[in-house]
Amino acid sequence: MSRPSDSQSLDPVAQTVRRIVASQAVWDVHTHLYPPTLGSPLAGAGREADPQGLLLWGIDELLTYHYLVAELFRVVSPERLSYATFWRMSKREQADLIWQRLFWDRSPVSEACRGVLSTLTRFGLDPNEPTLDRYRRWFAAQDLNRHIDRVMELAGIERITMTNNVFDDHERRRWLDGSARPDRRFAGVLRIDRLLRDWPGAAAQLAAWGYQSDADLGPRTLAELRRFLADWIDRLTAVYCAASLPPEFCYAGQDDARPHAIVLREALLPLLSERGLPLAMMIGCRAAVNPALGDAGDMVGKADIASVTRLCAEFPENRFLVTLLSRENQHELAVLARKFGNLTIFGCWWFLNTPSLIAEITRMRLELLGTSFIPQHSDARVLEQLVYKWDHSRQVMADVLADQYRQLAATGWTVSEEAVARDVRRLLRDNAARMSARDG
Ligand code: RAT
Ligand code: ZN
Repeated sequence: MSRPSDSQSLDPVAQTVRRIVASQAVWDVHTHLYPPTLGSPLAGAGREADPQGLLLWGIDELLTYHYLVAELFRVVSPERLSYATFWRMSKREQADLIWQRLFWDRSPVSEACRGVLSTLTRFGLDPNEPTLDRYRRWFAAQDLNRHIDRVMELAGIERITMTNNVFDDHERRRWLDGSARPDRRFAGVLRIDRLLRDWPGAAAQLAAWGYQSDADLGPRTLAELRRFLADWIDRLTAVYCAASLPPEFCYAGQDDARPHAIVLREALLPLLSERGLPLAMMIGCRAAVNPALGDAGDMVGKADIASVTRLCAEFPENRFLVTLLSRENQHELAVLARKFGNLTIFGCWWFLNTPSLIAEITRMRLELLGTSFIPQHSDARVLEQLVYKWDHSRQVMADVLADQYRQLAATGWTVSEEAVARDVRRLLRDNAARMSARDG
């Protein structure tokens, strides 16, 4: 079957918007991608494989993405293939199984499946290969450094923002042993979930790393906590600090004496304000409702918007980047951003990163906030996902924006190409660059 080419059927406004959205360089404010100096489990041309390396790329990683693992267990019963057996399989075997069960035994209509195919096609590969051999050969022949440049060019990305989890021993060691070297393509982010989710555990870890901290959060511990944060912000050249928080996350205000509230109020927020760096809060992930699924086992839950309100009101000197996982939270979050200039909404996170929801959420945000938000981030965990995540999002955003401009034109306002280009640059690049203070 074929369909008329999009450009033939689009009106001139839609064509202009599509062209501008497609060519605007993006700052991607949240990914799980890393420079090659932090190692990669896939060798590529002229490089050694590093089984513990952080940068994931290639067809086997694309197919074993946790979004696809969740979908595999929709069609394979754990009675026939136990979770434990699946996790014991090699990455190649897992990828072969997913290719067979999700791409051949049925049509790959889900967003995560279609994404793999969009990506292969953009590299000039035929997405109809019955086995993965040809793809494996193609990826193995790539020079990783040049491949990163190519992926960024195809996806139209100027800057990739990492997630640097200091509580991950493996990653921490890489930063301490000097393997990480500055790479202008990647910006650092200090990820500190544990400090806010499990203070006693974090305190013990800080103590083991030479910071005099204990569970009581007295003045000495707070000073040491600030020293720890400052050390890591500097080491990573972090552009913001970030935490993923559960739906139950609550900040009750000045009198809240729970450890996470004290950590926020007495250490993290004052330090970030001093440094001019934002705090990114990603709220609504209920971890491991099905632990056997690993990373694929997390669930969504509705967040408490009142806590975000209190933080924005009580800390006017701080800047907050916020994304919420639940669809039900999106309207109140957009309304809240109308009340507080220090709140910047970003992205359609994880289960919201699907075309129908991106369209709905982006339209609503444009209607309530104009161009003063960051419409999307990729959350890519595998390098090449940048290609499809941004291609798919750009298509949806262009259609939504075109509708807005058509309605503007109907008022008699002149929709010029310059105006569209300025708005799109703001949405896809400048708002993010401004939040990344070190570069903005
Ligand atoms: O989207 C994802 O891959 C999630 O597993 C998480 O990475 C989430 O985005 C996070 O950063 O915690
Ligand atoms: Zn993420």
